[in-house]
Amino acid sequence: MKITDVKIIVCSPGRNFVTVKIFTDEGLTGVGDATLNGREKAVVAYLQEHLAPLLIGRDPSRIEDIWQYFYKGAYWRRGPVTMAAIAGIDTALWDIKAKAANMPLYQLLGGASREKVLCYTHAQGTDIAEAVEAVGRRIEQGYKAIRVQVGIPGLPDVYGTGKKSVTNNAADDAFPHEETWSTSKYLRYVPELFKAVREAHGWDIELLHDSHHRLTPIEAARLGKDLEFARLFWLEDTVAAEYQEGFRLIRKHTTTPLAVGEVFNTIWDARLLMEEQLIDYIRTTTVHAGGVTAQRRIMDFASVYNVRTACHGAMDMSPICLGANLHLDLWVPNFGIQEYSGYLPEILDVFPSAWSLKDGYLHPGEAIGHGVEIDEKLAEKYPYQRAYLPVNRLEDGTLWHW
Ligand code: KDG
Ligand code: MG
Repeated sequence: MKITDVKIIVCSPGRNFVTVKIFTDEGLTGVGDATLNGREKAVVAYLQEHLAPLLIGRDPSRIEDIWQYFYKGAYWRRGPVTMAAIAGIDTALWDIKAKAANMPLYQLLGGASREKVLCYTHAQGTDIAEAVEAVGRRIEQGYKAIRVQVGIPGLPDVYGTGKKSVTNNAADDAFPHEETWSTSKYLRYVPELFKAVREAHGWDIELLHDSHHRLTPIEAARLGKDLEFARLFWLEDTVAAEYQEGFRLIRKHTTTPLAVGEVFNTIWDARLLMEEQLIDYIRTTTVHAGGVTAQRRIMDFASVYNVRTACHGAMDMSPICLGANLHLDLWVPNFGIQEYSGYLPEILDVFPSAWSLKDGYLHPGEAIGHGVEIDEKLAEKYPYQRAYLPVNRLEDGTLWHW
């Protein structure tokens, strides 16, 4: 089999997505997600100018060699743009390989280790009462694990709680929305949130929380300690991803389980954290960590250190990324949980998917390949919109981690 064409499809059915579609001389095609929220066009240029032309005529079954060719062959390694571009190609190639084998992808990976994939979804409120109510609605929908975020009194909008989490604005002069942050206000309020959620909804539901990189190690240690009473499933992204040694300090002070890694893009980003067992869950995901090939390697490495998997699965990764993750999730022995924040109906129309959700569990489905396609005609109706994630400033104006 030979690769005959590579298409890079950009569409915005409510959010921007970058999709790689690979065509072969035997009529099989494969698709992969290459979306990098807020920097989509950088990945498109990398793919179009540098990678796609080098794929024509290659044997699509040589996935490992193609991965190494783009990773080592560029000399310039790692980074979110490079790795999202490689991921788009790699995921499309695994899709083709599984279709050629006439199998769902999880069968090629080693077969199912479980019947279904536990997921967690999001609940949030501008205040505690609203957040408690939102958790109740999610429990009624059948979810078994819920990430809870709340607005903080005195701060106008906070990560994960308002409507402005993305500036989706086509105007050329659109700037990212700016939020205001105070760590001391946040640290005082969050334990109150989890006290109220436990009081209202009891102990049978798994609860998670995301600090979104905003704390210092000693602040994270304090929060972990203050939340021990609530028995969280995890506390996520406490400190900025660069501060890996900081996890040593956090770990010494708290038994609250720790998760990190949604912004990591290679196995080397996670090495120290895993080898020293400083975390409990690794959050890398196929699209940002270099595709199925690289994500599988990270998952295997994690298993050596009792670290469990927890693929990032917010809405800014396309249903193709979720589909690919779910095949890995069904196979991986050290599975932890899969994030699922749901999709707008327009997104699901553009990306017809074999995966399904029932009673808080996901399943990749039995379609051959990874089971997600793109409706190219429909995608054309949703052109790219320049859009950014917000930025974050302290109350005195200092730019802070988002
Ligand atoms: O693009 C950034 C989002 O995917 C991220 O902010 C979502 O933190 C997130 C999560 O845990 O899903
Ligand atoms: Mg997160």
